[in-house]
Amino acid sequence: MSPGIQKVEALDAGHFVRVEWEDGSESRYPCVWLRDNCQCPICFLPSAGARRLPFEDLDVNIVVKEVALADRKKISITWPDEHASEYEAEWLKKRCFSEEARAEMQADLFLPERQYWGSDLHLPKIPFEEIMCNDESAYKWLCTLKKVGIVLLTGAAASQGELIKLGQRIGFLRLTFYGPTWQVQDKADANNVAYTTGKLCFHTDYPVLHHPPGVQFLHCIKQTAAGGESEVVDGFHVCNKLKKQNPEAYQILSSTAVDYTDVGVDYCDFAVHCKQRIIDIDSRGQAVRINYNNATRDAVFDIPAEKVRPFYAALKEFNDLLNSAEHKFTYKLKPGDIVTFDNWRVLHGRQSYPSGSEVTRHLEGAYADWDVVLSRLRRLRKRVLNRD
Ligand code: OGA
Ligand code: NM2
Ligand code: ZN
Ligand code: ZN
Repeated sequence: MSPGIQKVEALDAGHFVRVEWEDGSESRYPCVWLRDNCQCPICFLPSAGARRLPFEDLDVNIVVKEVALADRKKISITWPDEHASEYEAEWLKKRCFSEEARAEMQADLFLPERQYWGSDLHLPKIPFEEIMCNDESAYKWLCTLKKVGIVLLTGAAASQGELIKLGQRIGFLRLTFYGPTWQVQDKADANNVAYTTGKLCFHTDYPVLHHPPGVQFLHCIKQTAAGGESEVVDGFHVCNKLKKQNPEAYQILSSTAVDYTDVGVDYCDFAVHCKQRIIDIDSRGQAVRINYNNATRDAVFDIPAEKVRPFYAALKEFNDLLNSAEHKFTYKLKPGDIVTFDNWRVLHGRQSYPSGSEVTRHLEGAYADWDVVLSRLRRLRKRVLNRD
């Protein structure tokens, strides 16, 4: 239940409205923000949940003419031009500008909670069938995917097409130049190092795209007897370690733009180029996305020659930390397994396996965007917890 309002008044010559709640706490709302967010049908289109009011029509110095408590669940404001607005208590409470209220709302929207892991990872596992037909299981899957960064779905069919179904479960998959889904197997004249039997050292997929896929799915259809083990490492955890151990290396990797290149033919012909920092950070210096694939890192390198060796030294430190026994987790996919992971956070690799005339190992892969995955998570949360 939302709290009731005890008292409402204008402050600061009408530039603020102060709301006193029934529990004695208070919230202060800037009037320009209140006018901007008038909920009346002229200013707001409820069917779209969107603002109709043009910014041109907003007086950024506006003050209230009158403010009153309509009842304990609603306040009403009259503006100098006689336009009238009403705001519900619950709506206001959610949008309180206090630091704690904003932190709570942001956590609710973006689920920033992280559980870091190393070689001690207990790989979360959920049956594929459960997440496909049960909303609670699907919600649990996506929450864990966000928090831990990796979840293994078990018991899918050992044939192509399961990822298309998984895509339909969340909404839709991300199409790239390698196709709507793609087949990881040894190929003649491979257009990507993944399509060989060679070792894949720790990487994130597709840093050559300006918006790399946020989530990756790898479905094991066939597994080789010898080799082909999977490796994963928590990139954000390793970034925290690097920042402590060698702040200068962290600074270099989080500020140097690295050129990536991918040229070839697959779904269609392509020539993709991009600049990425290997460690993308937010305003507080926290890692938010790793962009690292040594295979597609370009020989073109747009930095002054004297900065090149310090860059390599920094990358060496990061790469060594990724590969340390303390940080990496090794497992082997079985036919019917689908590993789902945060491609912005978790770096993955695979051990080499013997080549031959027969295809001994086959994974089907696909990508999804975090926007789509988090959207599905929020819809499932609303349904499962019956809230929002
Ligand atoms: C890839 C990849 C892992 C594997 O295709 O990008 O990382 O186990 N594959 O083959
Ligand atoms: N594949 C697996 O960055 C990359 O090239 C990752 C992409 C070929 C779709 C590999
Ligand atoms: Zn209005
Ligand atoms: Zn990969």
